[in-house]
Amino acid sequence: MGKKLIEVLNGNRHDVPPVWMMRQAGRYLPEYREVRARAGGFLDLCFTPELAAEVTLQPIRRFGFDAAILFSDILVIPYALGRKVWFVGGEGPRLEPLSDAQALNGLAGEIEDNRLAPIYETVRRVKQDLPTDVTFIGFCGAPWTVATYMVAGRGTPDQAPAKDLAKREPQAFQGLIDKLVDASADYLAAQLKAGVEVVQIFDTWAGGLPPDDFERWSVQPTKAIVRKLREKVPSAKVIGFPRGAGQKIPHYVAETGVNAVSLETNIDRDFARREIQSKVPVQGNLDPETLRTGGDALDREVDAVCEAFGGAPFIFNLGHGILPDTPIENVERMLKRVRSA
Ligand code: 1CP
Repeated sequence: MGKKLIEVLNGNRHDVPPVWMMRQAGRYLPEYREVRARAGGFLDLCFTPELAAEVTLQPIRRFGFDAAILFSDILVIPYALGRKVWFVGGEGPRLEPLSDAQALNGLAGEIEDNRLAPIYETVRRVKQDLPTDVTFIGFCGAPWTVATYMVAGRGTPDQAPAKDLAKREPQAFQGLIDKLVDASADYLAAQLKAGVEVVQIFDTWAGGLPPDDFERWSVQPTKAIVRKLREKVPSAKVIGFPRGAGQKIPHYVAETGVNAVSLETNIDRDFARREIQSKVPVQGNLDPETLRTGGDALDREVDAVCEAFGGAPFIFNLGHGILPDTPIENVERMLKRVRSA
């Protein structure tokens, strides 16, 4: 049997779409929490191949998703560029912030490859144990999104520190973005060589950028990653996720050359079908809040997503990551509904 998700990326529609969930390995799973507690810090989990492989496979064993996503984080790239990165329980990531041009210009431009070696080892381990019909997805953060964390030193609701620095020091900020482009292309190529079959570029904070800045800090860097990646791995398949980009997504798709695009929950589905899915396969876009709520409301929303996108190449997913307090039976209910289509 072929791999359904790859077939969809090649432009084939399936009556029952392939399905996986962003953040499918994570805190809503008791078996994840158990391994997480054993690992010590969050980065220790990412960099211990045996444990990272285990949590990558957990949601496949429990639910039979059509794709596994490598367990890691977008902030391993700043770490590989020599920045300090740590995670505060219940709060999220912390980094040493970058506050001026001097700090930006002083950044290392090359990834220290041995820092990422354990991740490639995780890929090889998962690959060995993955059922043959399950697609293996690798990923990185898009340069803009990673930069928002590097500049602020943490997650921010409005990305103000990065936006501010990009305005005050555009050239130095461009230097940071260029370094992230090179590091990300190398990193994705290495994941593909180790055994992932598709990669996704998460631009979680793309939606906060006004049009010109979206072009400069999201579209062009993503385009450069895709181009550099395909120089190294010509057949590389890429899913883009410019979250919140809405009406700008058709341009993002045409300009970057991604093979498919992941859609957030609040995009207009008619617009997305007409202007995006007519060009490339789409992935999405069930509301994570509705998944958490469950019940009939969940059934109706699953049906609405499948009805909107089921007529053309489509991967069922959420509009963003699963929420940590989502009941497991709701995930089971969602899968049953999608697969009974
Ligand atoms: O305590 C814990 O266990 C940590 C929670 C956690 C997890 C499970 C973090 C910290 N990262 C991850 C894994 C992760 N992160 C994956 C792995 C696999 C999977 O999807 O199952 C992926 C793809 C990511 C990607 C990621 N990390 C993004 C982009 C996607 C998105 O959800 O928007 C972002 C923005 C991050 C940063 C990050 N890492 C962790 C947290 C809590 C955050 C968000 C911080 C914020 O609120 O801004």
